[in-house]
Amino acid sequence: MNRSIRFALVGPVEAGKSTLFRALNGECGEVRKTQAVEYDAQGCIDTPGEFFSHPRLFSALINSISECDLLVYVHPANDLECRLPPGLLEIHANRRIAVVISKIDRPDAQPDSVEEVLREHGFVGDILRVCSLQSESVAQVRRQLGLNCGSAA
Ligand SMILES: Nc1nc2c(ncn2[C@@H]2O[C@H](COP(=O)(O)OP(=O)(O)OP(=O)(O)O)[C@@H](O)[C@H]2O)c(=O)[nH]1
Ligand SMILES: [Mg+2]
Repeated sequence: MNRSIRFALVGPVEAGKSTLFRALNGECGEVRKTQAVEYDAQGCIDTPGEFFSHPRLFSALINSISECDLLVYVHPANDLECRLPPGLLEIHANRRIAVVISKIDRPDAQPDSVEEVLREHGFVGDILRVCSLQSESVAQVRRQLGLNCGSAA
């Protein structure tokens, strides 16, 4: 466990990034749509899905995540399409990248098929799964990512 790991969450609109971000910090409750890059007290980063979806915003995304140690791509379990721009996550060399399939509790969740799509897209590292509404599931992802934010609260 390392308190100083600064992670950034990226992924499409509505993927569940902010819900996961808050849950990793031990917070729950309704989240609002992310309008701008947000930081927590440790300097971890939540990004708006639009940054990821619109090519004209890629440079803003790349700048925002330039300082993080761990880049986490969040993809919903009910979306079988991966629109991740090739090479975007690898833009900074030697940085850890992890993938989290979110919303696995949804009735239309297909995490196995989504994992297959993501592998076909070229993800070679860890692909984790989470329901951000369940604290046990969030705690497991926190451990798998090697984070301990929120646990000392
Ligand atoms: N069932 C279920 N719903 C979730 C989960 N995570 C997020 N949601 C819901 O999905 C919706 C979008 O969640 P957000 O966390 O705002 O998504 P986001 O990726 O931050 O979206 P942007 O800020 O627009 O980029 C909200 O209504 C959440 O309550 C989950 O694990 N399970
Ligand atoms: Mg958000």
